[in-house]
Amino acid sequence: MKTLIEPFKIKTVEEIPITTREQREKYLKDAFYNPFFLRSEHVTIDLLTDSGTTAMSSKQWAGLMDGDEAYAGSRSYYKFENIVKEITGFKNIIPTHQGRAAEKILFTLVAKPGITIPSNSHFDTTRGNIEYAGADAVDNLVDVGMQPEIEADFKGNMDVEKLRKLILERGPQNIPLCMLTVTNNTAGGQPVSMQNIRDTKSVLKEFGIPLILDACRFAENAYFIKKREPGYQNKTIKEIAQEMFSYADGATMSAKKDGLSNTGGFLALNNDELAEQAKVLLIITEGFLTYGGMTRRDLEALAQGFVEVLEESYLELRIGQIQYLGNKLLEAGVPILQPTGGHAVYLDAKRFAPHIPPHQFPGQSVLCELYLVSGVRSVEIGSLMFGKEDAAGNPLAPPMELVRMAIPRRVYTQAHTDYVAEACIETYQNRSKLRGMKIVHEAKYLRHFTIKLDYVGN
Ligand code: P70
Repeated sequence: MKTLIEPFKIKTVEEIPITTREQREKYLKDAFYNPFFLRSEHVTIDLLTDSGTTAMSSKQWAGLMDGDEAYAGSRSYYKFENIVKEITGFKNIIPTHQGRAAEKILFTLVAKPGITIPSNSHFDTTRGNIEYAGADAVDNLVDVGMQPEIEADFKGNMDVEKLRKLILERGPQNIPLCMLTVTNNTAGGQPVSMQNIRDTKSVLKEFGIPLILDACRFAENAYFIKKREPGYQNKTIKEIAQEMFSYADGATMSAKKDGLSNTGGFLALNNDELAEQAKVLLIITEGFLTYGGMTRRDLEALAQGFVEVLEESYLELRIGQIQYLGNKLLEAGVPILQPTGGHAVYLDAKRFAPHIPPHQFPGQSVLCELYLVSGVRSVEIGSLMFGKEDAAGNPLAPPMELVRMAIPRRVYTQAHTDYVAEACIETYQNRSKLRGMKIVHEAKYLRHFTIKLDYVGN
């Protein structure tokens, strides 16, 4: 196989900080062992998130200069709306400053106590918005999606039988809509197949429940469909994306991912009545209909980003880079979630640190050591992010304990990737020394963002 080369060259560079282990020990302690509290000037390779961390192209930067900053009716808005409509086919496009703002508007309208919102897997802010409104957010992931060591093509899929059972149990009248996250972030950036989107839609149709895609990473999902699902090899990414959206009644999108930009999002709805209500909320909370909390130049960057993200050479490098990192780790025996997904490599903390029980946050302990070893910042997706307690106060763990190393788009080179692999391998070699962690302070919702921790025994 030929070396996969970046289908771009670098025009602007940004220095990255190099620190010593001793410094990092202090920084991490000062940050209460929470990567969200680390200053980025103390982070060498930042894999906290692929959200809003994209390197923009020269055409996007040029677009910023060309932005039409009119409050109403901006030319930049119509450019944005055109491309979003072209890809998604949805009737009403409601711009928001990021994904969770779209979720907040949607769930303010449809969620309240007694309501259930199913998904394949909800991501943290989606779950947070649903629960904050008093409704129940229920995941219906296929079983194979919860087994990190098993290789399968579409581990992000909805378990449609679980979904049907849930609808019958809760009653379709209590389910105003169903979400489907593409790719499935919580399950490891794993794709959802076209067949699964169709099957999900067909169950929902029986009960008259609309399907809303959480479409942050729709292009990465489309790429996996092209590579793995029979019948799609000769279709373009755009055609596949269009088909994905054609089965849905709307979408929420954080365009900070597959919009290839640093901010932005939208709520898209075919239902005019719901869209009317959403537009009122948009004006109250975000901004006017033709900017929704973004500067108009952001809309220019997004309009161009949506063109570039559909280019196959870009996606080949993107998915290839993640696979390259995953393969290096597998060769060294480091346990990861397999196969690698669309935007990140996930360390499997259950196998990495089996001596640490879920309620002592094995993933967080692994990510702290990874930072200490290398200055690489990652994020926990496990008991810290999604752990709950039962009525008696016993900890309830999610199915997997993962450490996500999300790769920003077009930002890091192959040498950076090699450095990350070496850091993970060194961390794995130190694994017997890893210690469990305890919570010192936590918030009621989305606690992982602001949590304070320490090691057990300190
Ligand atoms: C991430 C960020 C955001 C997101 C998402 C899905 C499938 C909606 C949203 C909300 C959040 C994050 C997590 C850990 C560290 C930093 C940031 N995901 N749906 O990295 O979108 O952020 O624009 O409000 O993945 O996965 P937004």
